[in-house]
Amino acid sequence: LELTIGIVGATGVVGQTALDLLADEFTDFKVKKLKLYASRASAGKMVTFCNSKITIEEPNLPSMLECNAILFATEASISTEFIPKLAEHGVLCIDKSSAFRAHPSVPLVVPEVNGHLLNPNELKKFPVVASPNCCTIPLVMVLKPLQDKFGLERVILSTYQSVSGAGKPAIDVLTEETKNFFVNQDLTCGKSEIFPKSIAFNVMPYVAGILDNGDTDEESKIISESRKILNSPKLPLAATSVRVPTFVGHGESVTLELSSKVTASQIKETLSEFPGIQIIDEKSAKDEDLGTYGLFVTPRETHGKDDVFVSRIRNTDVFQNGISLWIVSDNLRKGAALNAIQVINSCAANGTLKALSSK
Ligand code: 2RA
Repeated sequence: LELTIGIVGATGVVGQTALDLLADEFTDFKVKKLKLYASRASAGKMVTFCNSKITIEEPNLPSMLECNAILFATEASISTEFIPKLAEHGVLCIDKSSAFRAHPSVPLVVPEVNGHLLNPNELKKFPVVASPNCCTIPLVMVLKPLQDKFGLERVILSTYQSVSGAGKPAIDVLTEETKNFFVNQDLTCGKSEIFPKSIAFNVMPYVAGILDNGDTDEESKIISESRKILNSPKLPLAATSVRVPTFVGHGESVTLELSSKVTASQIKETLSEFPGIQIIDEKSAKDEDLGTYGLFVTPRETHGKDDVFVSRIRNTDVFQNGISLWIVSDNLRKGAALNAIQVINSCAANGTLKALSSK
């Protein structure tokens, strides 16, 4: 299948990651034409993709209507403005923003977890698929196989989120503050437009805005999206989102209660059989054994990797059937761009895009 693919937010870190992935040609579809959209500031710039030059445009309906599928990797307001009109004309829209994640007619999809929701007959009516938050995706990749096999009672987690989750400006802030420390020995806790306090050599128990109930917007997304994807609207789930001074890779420290007693090795076995998960979990390793990852996986090691990695799997007596573990993955790939492109790929493979193009 040859497709015209659009990327809105093409100059952002997720948009750039999507370009890299499409250039790898790992998909079951061929990119016949690529159309790139970004803010006015970037419009007119040229990008080279697979040896052809592409001029970046501002989002505009006439051009976007030429696409078979569009990945929205930008703020919710742009998705809200353009997606309804594009969907009406049969353009498949994969939205990374939160704009449609709670929408009752829009599937919130992680292909390995609930890819069955990508139903051609349903999507023909309203071809919009929401891609979850970059912490929700790795979390449900781990929770789903455990829920299916052992039953899931409750979840408590803390995230360790790299600054790239807040985009290129946040990467620049961490770079500048770190440089400022080493060049000028200055670590004033300066406030930037991106972070309320200095992030270099610091952590912030706080990602996105604070809501009336004391949760942050990020924590609320993780809770509501996980419940929707796992079909568990009442699942007790407590989340604390923490921003850490790393560039790429989101980590999550998770403690959960299962419905039945399970050993750590049963957990390892179940997770290792789930597509897209890699278990790296040694109790000890001599230097030469460390190999690629050894012992456990750190955020930096996930950069550019597609898998969700799980380490530190162990029983805990904090709950009757308690398990604790560490989840870490590249927040720009499986946490965002890869998941969205996998959705397009599934829609190419299951006939959705063919059905839409004949509309
Ligand atoms: C973050 N998950 O990490 C949010 C949005 N990508 O900033």
